Amino acid sequence: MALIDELGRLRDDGLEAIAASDDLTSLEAVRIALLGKKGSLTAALRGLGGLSAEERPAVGKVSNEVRTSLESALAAREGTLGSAALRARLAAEAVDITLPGRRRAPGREHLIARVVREVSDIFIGLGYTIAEGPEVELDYYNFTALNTPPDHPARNASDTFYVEDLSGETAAVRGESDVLLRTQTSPVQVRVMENATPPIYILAPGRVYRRDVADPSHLPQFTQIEGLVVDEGITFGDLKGTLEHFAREMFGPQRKVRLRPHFFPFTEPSAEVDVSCHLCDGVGCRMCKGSGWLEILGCGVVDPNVFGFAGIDPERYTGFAFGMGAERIAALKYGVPDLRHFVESDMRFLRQF
Ligand code: 2U9
Repeated sequence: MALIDELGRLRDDGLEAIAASDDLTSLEAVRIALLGKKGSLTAALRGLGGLSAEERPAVGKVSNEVRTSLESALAAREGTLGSAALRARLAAEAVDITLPGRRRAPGREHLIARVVREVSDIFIGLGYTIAEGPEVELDYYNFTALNTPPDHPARNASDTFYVEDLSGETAAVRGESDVLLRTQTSPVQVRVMENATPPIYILAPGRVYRRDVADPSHLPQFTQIEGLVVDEGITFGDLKGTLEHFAREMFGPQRKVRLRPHFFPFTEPSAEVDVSCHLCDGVGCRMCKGSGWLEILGCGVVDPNVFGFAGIDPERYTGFAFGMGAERIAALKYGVPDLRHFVESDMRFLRQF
């Protein structure tokens, strides 16, 4: 009964190998070595064919017992190693939920965004709506429809960024391109007037571009906030009252406002507007350069020619407009001495507001 002995040895060696496996990979290798197609039990059972009919049942029975005992040992060991592996993984991946969280510095609103929001809120409170338009504009909307004469210096390529025409050649001089980076947000309002009938009460905040070298009071790209009102019976008095309300909401209820005559192509009459200095209460300080006044914006009564370009009846309607630089307003309100701080993204500066 050599085959029965061999089966017994095979079972003993097999059980030992199963017990010695210390992870699921080596256990699988043992399973294949024992029970696989080319495994030792499979090979031994080939010997069954050479046995006599009397011997076969007994040897067959033993071989079945060997297979069953190996299979159940494999299953038991697999269970043990599997739960050990799971325990090890859980231990390795354990999270200590009692640890304090890591603080992440929260982002904050940029001071210019805040000023745009503050100014917008004041005019929204007066019933205005916010209007937007393209930053890449046509010469017509940026200059012509705003009553800017063909020879006005602002149209020079030294003051305005003209954009490549479709042929791909950069237009270096005025007149070679009809496309430019808007120098003011006024074109937004021309577009609104073309498509709306009065009453119009809008505020147009947005980025504008001018060929300026950055210095403490100039940036080649800055943020303008313009307003436009078109309605029946609008007067210069409405403009003045509106701007006084704005100045006091923005700089404090004690502020005085004064208007100085000025010239703009798109308004007539026009004025520049000063607010009494909120730092020295009009006495004179470093901020207001001793004058007691801070210049905050420009304004005027909309020139009837502008209404003509935009399809508004100048016999029926009048209106006023104003414009300010958000960076300048922010610098005055928060005491920032150099506009370049607003575009340098230095956290030591930005964090202060
Ligand atoms: C339309 C008609 C008139 C907008 C106006 C100003 C006066 C003004 C400057 C302030 C500082 C530009 O940012 S700045 O350099 N702007 O003084 N802007 S009136 O007038 C308009 C706008 C739209 C249809």
